[in-house]
Amino acid sequence: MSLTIICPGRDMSQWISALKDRAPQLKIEVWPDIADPAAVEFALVWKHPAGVLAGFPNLRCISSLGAGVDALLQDTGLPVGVSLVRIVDDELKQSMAEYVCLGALQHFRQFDEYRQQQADCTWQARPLRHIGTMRVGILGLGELGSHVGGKLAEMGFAVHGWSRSVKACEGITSYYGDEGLAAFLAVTDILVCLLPLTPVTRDILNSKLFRQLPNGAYLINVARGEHLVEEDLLAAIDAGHLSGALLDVFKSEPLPQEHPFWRHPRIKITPHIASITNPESAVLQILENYSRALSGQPLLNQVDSQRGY
Ligand code: NDP
Ligand code: OXD
Repeated sequence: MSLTIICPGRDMSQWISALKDRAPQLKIEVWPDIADPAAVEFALVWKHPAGVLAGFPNLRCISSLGAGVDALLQDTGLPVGVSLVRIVDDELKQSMAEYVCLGALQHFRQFDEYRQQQADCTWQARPLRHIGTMRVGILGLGELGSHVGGKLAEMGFAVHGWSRSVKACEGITSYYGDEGLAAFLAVTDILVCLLPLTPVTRDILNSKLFRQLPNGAYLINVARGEHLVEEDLLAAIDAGHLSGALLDVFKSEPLPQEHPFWRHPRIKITPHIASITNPESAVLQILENYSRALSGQPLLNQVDSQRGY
């Protein structure tokens, strides 16, 4: 019996010591150094090579190392009948909330404009709106979106969210389904994308959607680069319809050196760090799922592969 880690190119030493601290008897192997593929029952994966998971005939559970499972589900060679789970973690929610609140506040309090005024040695107060008139719309009111929305609402922003099904989250007005999208966008000054990447949500941030936002709206994308049609964002900002964007995720990561986002004055970028799974807190649910998988009990944070998240 063993747990295998398949996260090529990533330093897993912190994960291995966090797992060993809590489960000293557990046999942990790091792909591709697997002594006996038939002994592997649990795989912890991130950006695994397609098809590799089919090489473990007794696999019972595949756990994503993060919240997203898009890279996993894009593998057409996934073994059939093996359960998929993902990370749902308070620390992941907390750091996502820090990032989005910072982005929303910087935009709301006009820090980019003050930064420019500083560069020009200009001392000039700008008019300040009441925070309750600044409307933040969150695409995706799941584990992360609902937590982030709650924190923004506590701060005083007017918050609403869009999901597939209706939600009852304190302080957040719920819009749902295709029929709810236009009404949601019409009242969104800061649009936050926290959707999972699925065939339905791919390219959702496009010029048709941007046109439905009020003039001057701002975009924060912390979900996946594939949600965004990059040239549509550049066109919407350059035409003055959108006021700017804060982007953490990109179609191609690392962002290629020649990419126009690097040098665009109204676009801020970060290298996919909005929220990073903390091994110390996340290993508990991984070990819990390991023992549940072995004993045939229901798993935590299970993914619905038909739905895509
Ligand atoms: P969840 O699965 O908990 O939530 C997904 C939400 O999206 C749900 O509310 C769901 O609606 C909604 N949704 C899905 N499809 C549609 C659709 N077609 N139309 C409307 N709403 C839809 O995901 P998490 O909150 O845990 O994570 C969201 C994403 O954040 C991850 O998939 C990942 O890509 C990204 N992420 C990014 C990180 C970063 O550092 N940048 C870190 C961690 C995650 P319903 O509830 O009705 O089903
Ligand atoms: C995740 C991520 O999905 O870090 O957890 O992007």
